[in-house]
Amino acid sequence: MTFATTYDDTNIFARILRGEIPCDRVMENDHVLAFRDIRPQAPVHILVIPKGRYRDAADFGANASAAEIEAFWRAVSQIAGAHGLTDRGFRIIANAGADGGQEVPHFHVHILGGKSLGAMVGK
Ligand code: DGP
Repeated sequence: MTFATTYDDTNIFARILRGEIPCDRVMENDHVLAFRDIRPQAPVHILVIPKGRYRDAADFGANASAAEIEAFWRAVSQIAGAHGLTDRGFRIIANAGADGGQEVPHFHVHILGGKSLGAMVGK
């Protein structure tokens, strides 16, 4: 799979942001939407996305405003706490591009927890 260098407005998370596709929302503010992953890999599996049009972590880090970046990471922290993950621990994953296995080309992190998650990277 190859990845465009421009943002694809037809990607599934863009459609969720436009309200064209439903999601199981867990939090939302001016800059951020978080919802449950449709194919959960752990008892808690939440996707956190910026509302801005960023393809991946590199694009977000390079081009998002300070307010967007702050809102994003504060939301991640808030969600982990609200779902009881901070005591036992959790994992944040941001897949990027082809080698990273990114399926949806709108920047997002996965918050995974609620069980021991094992090795970080499969063989
Ligand atoms: P990634 O490989 O990091 O791009 O993961 C994309 C995730 O998005 C994957 O775990 C499945 C999830 N996903 C794909 N389509 C939908 C959808 O329509 N709704 C929700 N809630 N999650 C989706």
